[in-house]
Amino acid sequence: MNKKTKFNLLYSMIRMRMVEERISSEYSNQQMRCPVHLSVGQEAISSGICLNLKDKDQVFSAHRSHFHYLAKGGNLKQMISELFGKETGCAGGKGGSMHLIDIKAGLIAAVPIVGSTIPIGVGLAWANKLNRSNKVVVIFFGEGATEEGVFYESINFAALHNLPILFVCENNYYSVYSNIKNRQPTNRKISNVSKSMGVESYRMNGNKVEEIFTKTQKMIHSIRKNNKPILIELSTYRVLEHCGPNNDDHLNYRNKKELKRWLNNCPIEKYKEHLLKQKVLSNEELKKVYQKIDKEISQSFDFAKKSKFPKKDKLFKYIYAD
Ligand SMILES: Cc1ncc(C[n+]2csc(CCOP(=O)(O)OP(=O)(O)O)c2C)c(N)n1
Ligand SMILES: [Mg+2]
Repeated sequence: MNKKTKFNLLYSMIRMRMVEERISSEYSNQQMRCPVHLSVGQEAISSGICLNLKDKDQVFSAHRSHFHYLAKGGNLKQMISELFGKETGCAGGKGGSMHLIDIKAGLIAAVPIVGSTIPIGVGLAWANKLNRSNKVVVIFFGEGATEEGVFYESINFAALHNLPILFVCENNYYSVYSNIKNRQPTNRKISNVSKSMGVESYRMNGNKVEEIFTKTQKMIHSIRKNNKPILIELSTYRVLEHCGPNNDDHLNYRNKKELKRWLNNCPIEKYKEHLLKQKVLSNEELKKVYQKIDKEISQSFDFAKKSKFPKKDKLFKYIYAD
């Protein structure tokens, strides 16, 4: 892997982390009034995968959508404006954090009804196949979404019609406060279920960005070439509370040892150390990266704050059918 790719992977993860840290620190000012599901700790997955995509490829997300939007090239100013409910937001200020969209960038939809974007993504991939557009559709979802019936229908349909889809299950072991052990049989793996239904499936470490990049590069190439779906299940961990800008570990729903182990397994810190050691970048250059991103984020927040709320006559447009 060349130095530029390594640098880009690190840059992408640091940018994501810094964007969400700013959202977290500004949230109590009460100017962002939508719920936010932060993905801190899960940076490696969308960074590693989306760097392999072409502009024309299409991505679907769910309630925890910020990183998918950013990784696919979604506009940061429009994302922050959306969180502020402003007319300059990517959904006109009417959707908030859970309804990010940037069609031009290929972020087709984020929908917070758990599992709901899976069949939409499958439908789009079917249309793409019929139109011979040679686009790959990537559908991101949490392990909780695999407990919805629609997941199985979608996997079946994608297998039956050989659809060009990369299903990405970000297994962070929790659905709100419930550990996966209380929701799914321990000896059954999600990737084995999809495999038994006819979709090539793999399990992977979700905190190792280079490994994710290299492995999914081959997969995406194979999906595009052979018109066949692949599912990957990546183990990772959500660092902050399920919904909101804070930490909720005082509630004790997560085992302390487990928490410590995952916090020590930060995808960014490990990779940063590795690239500094390999001399891909110097401490000086790293400092400049932080400064550059900080400036970009400040400009995006200023833009959002200065933007106007949607006008009254636009408020109900697209909300109800005529
Ligand atoms: C159909 C449906 N059921 C329940 C909810 C409430 N809910 C929102 S997020 C969430 C957790 C989903 O867990 P997972 O898919 O693992 O994603 P994660 O939050 O871990 O990223 C739940 C139950 C919902 N939005 N939609
Ligand atoms: Mg989860």
